[in-house]
Parts: sequence; structure tokens; C-alpha cells
Amino acid sequence: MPTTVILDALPGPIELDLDQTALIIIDMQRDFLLPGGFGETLGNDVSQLQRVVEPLAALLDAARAVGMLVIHTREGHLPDLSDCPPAKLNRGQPSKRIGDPGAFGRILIRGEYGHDIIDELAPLDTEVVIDKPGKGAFYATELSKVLADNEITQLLVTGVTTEVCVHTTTREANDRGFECVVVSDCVGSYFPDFQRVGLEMIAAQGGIFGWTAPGTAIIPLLNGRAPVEPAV
Ligand code: C5J
Repeated sequence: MPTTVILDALPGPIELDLDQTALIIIDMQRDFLLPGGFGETLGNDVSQLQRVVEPLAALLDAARAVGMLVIHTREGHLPDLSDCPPAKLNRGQPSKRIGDPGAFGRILIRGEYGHDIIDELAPLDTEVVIDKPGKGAFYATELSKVLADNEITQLLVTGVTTEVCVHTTTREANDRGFECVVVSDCVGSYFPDFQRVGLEMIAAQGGIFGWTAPGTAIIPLLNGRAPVEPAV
């Protein structure tokens, strides 16, 4: 069974080597997605993010079935906030700030219920979970090493939010030489205009940051591949 597939994407087809491709799921955390959580206290409409859950769960199932490397990320900080620069902590005029008590524990603090990933996409024990203090998943994390150790050169980028952590991570990855496919129905923004333009920006200018394609185009390519035999 070939490991290479051709994905119909924007701005044009991309050849994916499934043995060198990882699925990265950015920040599908309760604090961003659940009603009453941090995202909503910022005045955002969390239903805009929740519509990502079902297509992303389907893509995750397909990736797991073929033994693809799956990486989850969580944005958050140490309980003493020593890894949260004042410039981030004090930005804007939110009703609640990072570290304040929220509906699901202290907001965006590691170990709190709200900081963790939603039940529908809960990582398996065998999957990688990267805790990141910034918007980008490469900054101050072990992600580069994980990707190098697994000989990954291509990424399926999913999660939230499209214009913030998905974009920052995709740009970081692109600068490091990874080919990124941002999965259009598996990324979400609180703002419909940012969702549309955020996706357009990825594939603009001949794919300046990468490619975009829906999960519905990727899943059949994964399903056509024989499952990886478990090591004996
Ligand atoms: C934000 C994120 N939007 N995961 N975080 O602050 O995009």
C-alpha cells in the first residue's frame, strides 16, 4: 500500500507522505470552547468553535486508525504565572484574566479542568500533549524535537483559533520547513470573517504559509490506507 497520497487542496494539490505526516490539534480546551468558560467571558460566541468538534473527531478517528502521529496542544501557564509575561497577562480589559478563578478552575492554568482538552477529543495515553505558554506551538516547547524524532515533514493543522494559535503555529512550522495543510472544517474562529480570511491567507500567493483542504477530502485518503500493523 503506498504511503503517498495526493490531496486536492488550495492553492493546488499536495503530495502527502502519510508516514511523515502528523495531525496536530491546537488548543481544543474547555476554557476556549465551553459555554461559561474563558472564551465566553471575553465576549465570544463559543458556538463558532464548537462546530469544529464533530469534523475534527472524525479526522482524529481516521488518523488514529492508520497509526498517524497525533499531537495535541494546550495553551496555558504554571500556577505561579512565572511563564506568563506581563504583556500577555495585562493585555486588554477582560472581565477575567489568566490565573483568575473561572467557571472551570483557574483560567488557562495547567492542571485545572478548564485548561484540559474537551472530552470528545481527549488524548489517548499514547498521544503527545504539548503544553505551550504562547500562541505558537514551537515557542518554549519540545515540539521541534518530537517532530524530528518521528521524522515528520508534513502537518495536518487543526484546532482553535484559526487566526491566533492555528496561524501562529502554521507560520512557525512553515518557517522551519514543514509543509502544512490547514484543515478548513477542523479549525475555528470566534469571528466568521477571521475564519474566512485566515484560511484565505494560508493559501494565498501560491501557498505562502501552506495549503488548505477540508477533512472530508483527507479522511477518504486515510481510509484507503492499510492500518499500520502493531509492533510485536
Ligand atoms: C487564543 C488560541 N485565541 N488558542 N488562543 O487566545 O487561539
